[in-house]
Amino acid sequence: MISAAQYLPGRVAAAKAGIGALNADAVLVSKPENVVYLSGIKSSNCHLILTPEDGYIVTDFRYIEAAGNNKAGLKPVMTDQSKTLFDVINSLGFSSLAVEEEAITYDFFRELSGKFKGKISSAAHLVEDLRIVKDDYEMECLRRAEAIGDLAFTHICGFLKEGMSETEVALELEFFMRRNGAECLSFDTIAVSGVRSSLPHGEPSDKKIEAGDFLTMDFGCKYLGYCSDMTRTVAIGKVTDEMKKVYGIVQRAQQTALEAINPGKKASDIDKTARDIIKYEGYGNCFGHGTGHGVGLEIHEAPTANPTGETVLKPGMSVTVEPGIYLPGRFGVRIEDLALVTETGYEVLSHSDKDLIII
Ligand SMILES: [Mn+2]
Repeated sequence: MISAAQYLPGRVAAAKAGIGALNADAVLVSKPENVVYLSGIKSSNCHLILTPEDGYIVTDFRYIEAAGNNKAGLKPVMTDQSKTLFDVINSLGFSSLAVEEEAITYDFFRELSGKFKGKISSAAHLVEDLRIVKDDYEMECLRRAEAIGDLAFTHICGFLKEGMSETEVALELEFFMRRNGAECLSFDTIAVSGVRSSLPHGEPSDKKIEAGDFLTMDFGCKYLGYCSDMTRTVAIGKVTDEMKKVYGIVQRAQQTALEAINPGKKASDIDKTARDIIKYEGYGNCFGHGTGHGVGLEIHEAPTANPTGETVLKPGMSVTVEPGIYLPGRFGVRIEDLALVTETGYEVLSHSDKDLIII
């Protein structure tokens, strides 16, 4: 069993080192994925309070034993009806506190503003900026998560038959991933066929899979908290020349964009590589989403590989490459791999076949 334990103190130290630039005495970490990243504790009610010198893990009775065993060097503090998180914050005597504005609710902000008399500011993306570059442990988790996806794709290709519904396909993928080591899904499975395959994020329906359909499956699971994400489009029974042509364009755009991944490139360069090929072939209007995104503890995280993605790729970043062509009322094709940026280029984590499979 691999473990994040040895990485936690270094992550906490890096977060503490970033507090100075926020012009705050302390930072309140509230996003569950950021809490897991820094403390190793998965909880529905846990906040970290970090100062340049100290770190606290604040939670309730349900998680306090686990919090007490944290390997990040954080001091556990239990909240209850007589001692709330706001009381704990006030007891530490800060004159300013940075909060994760995208992670807290307006209700939480209002209560904090009423009870904390110091200055409240934004923590920006303090922890997300650390998470964007994966360490060896995280890269291994992503590889293992993606390997479960590959196994599931091989399985579903042997399982699929005409007459099955999209829902049955999705359920089989989900059950198989759980059976093979996944702790849960990383997002709701997409399985869309025939005319429904032009819906980039369509939900599986009762529609039966028929000969002549494309079937697009976009699915993923979590392994030790890390997400997998892959998409394959397969054909059922037979394909028209146009289907074959469109599939070929998407495959070439996907492969070329994947090969464009290199440290020093901007995320938007990866998008442009795929988009230019699809545009040149005359399908530019049929590819309306970004080419990819980072994957880690969250299914969608930085960097964003779309036309405005400014992030410069660095070794250890993850990015999906998932161009598609969607012809409303007719059919759609998307192919997606997850890759890591390496010192010299990229490492693809999904290994499933991308040549057109006709089942
Ligand atoms: Mn994706």
